[in-house]
Amino acid sequence: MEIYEFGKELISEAGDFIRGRMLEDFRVDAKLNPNDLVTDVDHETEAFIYERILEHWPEHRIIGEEGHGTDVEDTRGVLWIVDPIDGTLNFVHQLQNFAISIGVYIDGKPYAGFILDVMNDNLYHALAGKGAYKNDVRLGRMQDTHLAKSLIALNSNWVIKEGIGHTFTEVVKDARSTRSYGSAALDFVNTAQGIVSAALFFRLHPWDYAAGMIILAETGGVTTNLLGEEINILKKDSVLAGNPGIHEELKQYFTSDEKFIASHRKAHGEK
Ligand code: 2AM
Ligand code: CA
Ligand code: CA
Repeated sequence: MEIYEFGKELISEAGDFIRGRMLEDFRVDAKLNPNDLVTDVDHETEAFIYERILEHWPEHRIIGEEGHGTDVEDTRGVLWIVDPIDGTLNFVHQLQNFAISIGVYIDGKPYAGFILDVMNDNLYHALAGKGAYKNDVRLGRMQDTHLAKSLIALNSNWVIKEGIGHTFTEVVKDARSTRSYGSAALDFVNTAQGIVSAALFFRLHPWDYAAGMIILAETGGVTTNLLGEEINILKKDSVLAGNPGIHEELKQYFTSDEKFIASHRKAHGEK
């Protein structure tokens, strides 16, 4: 419980830090490709979170997108998995629609998830087994839906990608419609609230889903990779998150498609 209360305070303070920092200029750099951006604020926020955790809990371990914890190879003890800004393109272009995401795992088991929609100042949080909340309001259990009557969150980049796009195209054709929000963490909380019924990604990293998976599970949602396999919290993978009914329905598109499976194995390896 102490870690849970600490986590809520920490992410709120990190949100204050970002909102304050946005009043000054910040630098934007490209990472591996020109559309993959990182800013000073990503680095500074990760450092802020990292230092606060270690000040309080020197024995805890931390993995962060912007470089902390590259030496972490197992899930022993208390592990914090941090994305200081999820939706950096939204942060740079829109100055809104981005989140801080923090997941806590103890000996590899989900413990607590925190996602702060920074500019709306909405804190989504869950303690495993104790329900998920938006601020002080408990989120209800999700209802099963069918794809034909559902909105799903999906980035169009995956629909046009060679080797996998044909499968996503079938999903798009059969869905009521798609939405693309640009932050995986916000896609998870939108799914948890039924704003969309599912969210699909061909490639995410642990910091993108560590918190979201825990929050979604607490509303009755299911998260696996697109082939229906369990996600390893230390590895990048595809992600299929949704209510149990649509999750089962969507899984069939990917598991019945040999070409998709081969591309998936090439990108993510054998389980
Ligand atoms: P980021 O903003 O922390 O980079 C956007 O569709 C979502 O995908 C965001 O959660 C974003 O996280 C993540 N993302 C951005 N670039 C990515 C990439 N090259 N591979 C996987 N995920 C990515
Ligand atoms: Ca991210
Ligand atoms: Ca990020």
